[in-house]
Amino acid sequence: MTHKRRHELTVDEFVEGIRGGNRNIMSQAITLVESSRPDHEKRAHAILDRCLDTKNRSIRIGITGSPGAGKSTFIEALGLDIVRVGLRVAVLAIDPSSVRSGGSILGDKARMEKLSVEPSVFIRPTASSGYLGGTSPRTHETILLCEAAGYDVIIVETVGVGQSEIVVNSMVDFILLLMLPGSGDELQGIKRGIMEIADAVAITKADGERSGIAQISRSDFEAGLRMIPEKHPGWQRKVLLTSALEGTGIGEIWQNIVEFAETMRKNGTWDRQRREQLRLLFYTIAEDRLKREFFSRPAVAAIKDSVEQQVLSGEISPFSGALALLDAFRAH
Ligand SMILES: Nc1nc2c(ncn2[C@@H]2O[C@H](COP(=O)(O)OP(=O)(O)OP(=O)(O)O)[C@@H](O)[C@H]2O)c(=O)[nH]1
Ligand SMILES: [Mg+2]
Repeated sequence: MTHKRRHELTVDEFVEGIRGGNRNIMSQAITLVESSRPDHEKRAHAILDRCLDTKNRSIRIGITGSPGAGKSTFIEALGLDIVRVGLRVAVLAIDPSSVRSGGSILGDKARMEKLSVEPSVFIRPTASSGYLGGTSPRTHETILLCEAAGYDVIIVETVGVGQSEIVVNSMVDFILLLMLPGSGDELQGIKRGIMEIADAVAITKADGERSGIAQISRSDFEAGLRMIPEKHPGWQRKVLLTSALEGTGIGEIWQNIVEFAETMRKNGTWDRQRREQLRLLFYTIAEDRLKREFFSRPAVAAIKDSVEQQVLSGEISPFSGALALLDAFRAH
């Protein structure tokens, strides 16, 4: 049997396919974006450069919350509601197995069963390699591809573990924090950082015997939010109750997001935030690359460990050690 090589798509074919809503080509383009092979990166950027559209009207929603808070279940319910009003939805989902083991994909896709069969929905597990919570700067590039493909709403799921929500904050318009009922006690601690970047909080699983405690959590969070400076002037953050299981509160949350989009577009915050995010991504990538190049330069790699030893033994100061590395970098 002869080995048949798959025809490699040209950049033109990629761009055409993406703009035409071809999911298969979309998936291939995202794989290129996620790849760290230099030839893949080059092609990915040739494609991306032709897919940019700063005038698009998409809404990017970040959904964050602790593991098991009900993010995926909620996204499925919200996604189905959005599809029903005639909009196309892309979901960049955390794949639970890939977060845990760096392994297989499609776990969450299997979970969002009803949503994934909708023709106007695109679900893709995010490549979390090396990033806590499942969101990396590459997710931003994937968002841009989804927009070129004409998706109206892009939902990014991320686990709130302290860092990922900062990353997601740099690429979405609206952040919804999902909290389990009864977790209000933690308000004083780690949740504050996450609360600061939330545009709304939803108490999940507000059904059955949890309904009462969900009401209490709501008051706790409302009080908590009042103590935190507002994120966007002119936007009052709400705490809403939802049960994805019973389908309650989802329409209300979508309305809140739509209202946010209208308000922020009108007062200019929307565009300003998106420009700021592009600026951040630009510098983040430049710094990442420089760092990688610095430490992989043979002259630096060759002396790094011994310079570190000298620093640790007090022979030279950390300052001199760092400058020694810089000298080596510059000399070669
Ligand atoms: N009672 C009730 N259970 C829910 C609801 N939403 C989700 N669950 C359950 O909570 C569990 C976790 O739900 P997921 O949607 O997978 O949570 P997640 O936040 O995406 O979890 P990770 O992605 O693993 O961090 C599942 O067993 C769901 O069936 C809800 O509205 N009510
Ligand atoms: Mg999930």
